[in-house]
Amino acid sequence: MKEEILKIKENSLASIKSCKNLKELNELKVKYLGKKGELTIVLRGMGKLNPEERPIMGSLVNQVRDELNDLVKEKEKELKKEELQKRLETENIDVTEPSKKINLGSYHPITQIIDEVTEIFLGMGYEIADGPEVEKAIYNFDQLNTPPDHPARDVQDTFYITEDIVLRSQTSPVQARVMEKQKPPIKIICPGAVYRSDSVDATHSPVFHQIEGLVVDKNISMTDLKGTLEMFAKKCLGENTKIRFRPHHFPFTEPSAEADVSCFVCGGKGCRVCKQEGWIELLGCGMVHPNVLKNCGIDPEEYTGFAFGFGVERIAMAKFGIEDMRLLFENDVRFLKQF
Ligand code: 2NL
Repeated sequence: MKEEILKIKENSLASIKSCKNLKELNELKVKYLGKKGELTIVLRGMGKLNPEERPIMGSLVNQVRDELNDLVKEKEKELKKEELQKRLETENIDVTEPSKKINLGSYHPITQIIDEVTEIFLGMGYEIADGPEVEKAIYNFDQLNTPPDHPARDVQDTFYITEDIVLRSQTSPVQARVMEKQKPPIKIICPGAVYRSDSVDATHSPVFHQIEGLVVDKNISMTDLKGTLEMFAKKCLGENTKIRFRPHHFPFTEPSAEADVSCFVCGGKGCRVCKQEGWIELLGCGMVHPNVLKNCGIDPEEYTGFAFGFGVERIAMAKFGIEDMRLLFENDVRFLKQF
């Protein structure tokens, strides 16, 4: 029996020492020390021994079992440490590795211009207002001093839903609605889509975008209009930009003007973008017509105001050097991703 125990001791110590991982170690633990393990079976056979031998063999088995237990514990610690080390080495993250390329989209050029202009006016204390694109003719025309016989109201020019409902042909009806609801001071800009019955070509589209601005308060004069638009032009097109005003006519402003800016491509010398003029037409503007104020419930004796409006597509085309407006609506990603 003694030989048997020593053999088990020799085999088990050797295999535990050379064992490679925790799973194997667990199996060996069961094989030698478990309920049906080799040492347990030897212990069960003690009954056959004579009484003098029994304590001697018993203490030998216990001694071997203690030794095995100690070794298993030690080996367990060693293997756990080894496995942790292995994981740390294989699962490490290289934070310096360049990331996979992310295919980010970009804002549409029209949206970019609207955002940029909006940001400039927000900085000057304006609020953004919006309203319906399907609009009452009253707001689109009548309140804006544009009577029923005005040529802009012809079915050739405006999309009619019914006799008194149209697709708005400008964003001014938004401003008329604000004036009706809100007492001055009013300082707003209204960006959005507008509709006119035009055939599609390189410079026309039946749907385009406009940004209009409106200021109504006591003592607002033409100097406020000119100063505001000059500041806007410099912020939008560069500090060296010059602005000039030419007399014009709009039904909703009096006096009215169109404003040109010195060409931001050539600086005024003449180039392809300004068609050798040195100037680019930027917007229409004027002092709000007293009839418009009256129609919207504001007393023109107490308040005055200025307003302006421009087409976003025209600015985008000039700024990005786009020669055909259709490109802005076809939305071919290969075109759009250049901006
Ligand atoms: C242009 C010219 C303009 C306005 C828009 C306006 C609005 C109200 C009252 C008075 Cl509520 N005026 N808007 C004024 C002058 C010009 O737009 O060429 N747009 C594309």
